[in-house]
Amino acid sequence: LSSRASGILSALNIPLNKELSGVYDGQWKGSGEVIESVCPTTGEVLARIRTASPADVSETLTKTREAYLQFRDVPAPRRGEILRQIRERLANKREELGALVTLEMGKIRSEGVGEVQEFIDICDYAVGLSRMMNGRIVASERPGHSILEVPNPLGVVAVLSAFNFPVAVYGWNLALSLAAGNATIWKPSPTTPLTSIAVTSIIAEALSKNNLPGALAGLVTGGQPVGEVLVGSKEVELVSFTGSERVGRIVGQAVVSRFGKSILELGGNNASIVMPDADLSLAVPGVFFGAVGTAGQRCTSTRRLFLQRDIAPEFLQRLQKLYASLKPGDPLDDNTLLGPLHTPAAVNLYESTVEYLRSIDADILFGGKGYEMTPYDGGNFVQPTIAVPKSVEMSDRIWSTETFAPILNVAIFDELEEAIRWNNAVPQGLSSSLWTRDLRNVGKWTGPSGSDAGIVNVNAGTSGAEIGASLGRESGGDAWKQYVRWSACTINFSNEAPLAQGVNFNI
Ligand code: UN1
Repeated sequence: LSSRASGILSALNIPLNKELSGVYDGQWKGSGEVIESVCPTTGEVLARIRTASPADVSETLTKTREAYLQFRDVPAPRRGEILRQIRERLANKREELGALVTLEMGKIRSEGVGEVQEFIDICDYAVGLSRMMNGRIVASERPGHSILEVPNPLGVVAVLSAFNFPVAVYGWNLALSLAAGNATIWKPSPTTPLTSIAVTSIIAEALSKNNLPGALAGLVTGGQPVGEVLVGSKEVELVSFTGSERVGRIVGQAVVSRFGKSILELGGNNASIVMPDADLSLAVPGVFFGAVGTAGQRCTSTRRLFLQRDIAPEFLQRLQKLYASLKPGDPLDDNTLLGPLHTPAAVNLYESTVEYLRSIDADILFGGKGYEMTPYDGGNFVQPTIAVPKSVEMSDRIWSTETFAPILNVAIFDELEEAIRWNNAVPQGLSSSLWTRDLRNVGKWTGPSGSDAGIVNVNAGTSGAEIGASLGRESGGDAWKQYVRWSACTINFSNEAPLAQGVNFNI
């Protein structure tokens, strides 16, 4: 193993040159196939991991259920205290874990550390939440009756997470799920097993210190067969899946067919709209980070750019200048802003999309190739690309599909209404951003006829959302309500037993 990698693994007590167990249910084990963790920057094999066999998954599920049955009676503020301790342990390893994310996933170091910070932030949030998961008392129509809405723990939550945020996505789910009194079983992306092992070890230490079963935060690494067992199991009350639309559709249908609950965080096809009155000194770098940050591998990355005709030439000139100043480099190096794509498959996807852009005669203003000079030959480096397709039909494939790579497609508009129509004309609806100084545009954009995405930003890019602020889904303000089983309890304190709606059933 290179010294570049060994220092990072050692700092997290990950044994070098030894097959690792990729299953944790209180014990480390694994009897499935062996997978390799490959560094996207160098192509070096970082470790070999023994994944979960279907039998391992069943066993872990059994342990997870036992852990849940114990944990559900722990008072919520006490659960919050456990989360506080997990938070402290993560914070102590913030830099080391961030470096591991960079090593294994390929994003630059400040972003690797940034997503560990997101896990810390959601723990803080969940600690507070553990004293605020309140139900309501509903006014009953019957005298001497009370109706309580009680948030009870739900059961076992399976978290199926994606490669691009190998720490944060799990963190959002784990923190809310634990605060709610559930046990969690995690299937990380098969290409980031090391990160999941390191995170699970840190949480396991905190659980063990509190005499709680390790299976409260279980781990099953592996591919599709592992996911299929979790998704199909009646022992899993909630499946939280983050990944592609294609797999999300399969997961959602499988879970609903057994009347389970699911949370699906799928693709984005996010647009930035720049109005003629926008402050370009904010908008140009904002779009640049949105499109090129994380090498275009966030679900919130900017994929479509709509420029008002009057400012389009200047905007594109300034944007291309920033693109030209980007140098691909080792994402562990603090000066690097552009790391590799995560896998060679992602490079193929990038290449075939660029080829398609050429076939439809799009103007390629920048990029369109792999890098000839990269820091390491084995790395998955590509050149961020800006293209102007001839057609602005948003139903065309180039506009309507999400390519998980740094390709930014540009269209020119005249009126804001047209740009909003384009923004809303794709099947995905995750994030969107408008750059303007005119309040009237802001009103239109954030109102009923505005953006139909879940994230509707103004003078802020499409990516980089903070925790605590998306309604209903993962990590948002009300997200915890999905991790509990709501009980509606009608309690009669009176000496009569009247029926609701005035129904008379007296003999
Ligand atoms: C993702 O890419 O799966 O808003 C999530 C952001 C990050 C989360 C991205 N906080 O860009």
